Amino acid sequence: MPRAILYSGTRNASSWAMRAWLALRAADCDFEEIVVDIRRPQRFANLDRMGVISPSGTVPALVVGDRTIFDSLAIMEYANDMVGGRLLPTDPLRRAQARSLMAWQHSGLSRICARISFESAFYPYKRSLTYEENAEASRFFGAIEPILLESGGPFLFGEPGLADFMLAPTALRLLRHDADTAKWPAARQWMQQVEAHPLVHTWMDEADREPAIWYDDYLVPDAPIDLYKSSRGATVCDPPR
Ligand SMILES: N[C@@H](CCC(=O)N[C@@H](CS)C(=O)NCC(=O)O)C(=O)O
Repeated sequence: MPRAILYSGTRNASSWAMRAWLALRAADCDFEEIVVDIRRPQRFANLDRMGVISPSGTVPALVVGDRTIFDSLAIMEYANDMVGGRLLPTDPLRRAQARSLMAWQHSGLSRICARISFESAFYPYKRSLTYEENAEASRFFGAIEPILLESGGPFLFGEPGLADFMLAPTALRLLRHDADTAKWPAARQWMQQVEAHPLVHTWMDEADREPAIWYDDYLVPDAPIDLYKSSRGATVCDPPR
């Protein structure tokens, strides 16, 4: 069979691609990667071209032989299947718990991700989280704290697995925005573990070297706008749709 091809996205813009990439790498899958530039304005033409490969016209997409797996969650499950399921807990109830967390993330995670873009995790200046954002983050921390206490960590179900990789971009958004974790020490430790994971570190290191992708609605009070715009050849864009 020809080598699989992962169509991923710009490192500091594609949290979905990051998840698929992490799972494939954790499963030691052999694949070639093609990074699709999803920054505006070229985003639209490039995603149109993705439509030839993938019915959803999105990244990530994994082409294996003559088939395309065109959703991050499906790619993650495929990676897990390739290693006999070892990236999910063996106990059926815990496995279902891991999948619940993954499904929660996949369906928006109570709008945390819509409010705090992945791109903003790479800004040299961060705004404070709002009351609502901290409340949503607390709901998330409150859900994972008992899971971590039960497993004993350092990852959600002990060893690093799909649930950790699925939630990694959220952990990084929250950690880098200094979300309030006073009541959730295990959750804070978990976010730090996720950040320090070698695969996450590799992705983030590359992402940190990309020019920042600023959204006009992300304003840090008192920070000079010129500083945003001059930082690292920044790309200034409309808010995400
Ligand atoms: N449910 C999809 C979502 C993928 C997604 O939205 N990817 C973004 C880039 S990170 C994209 O390609 N968006 C283009 C669009 O939605 O038209 C997945 O999990 O793979």
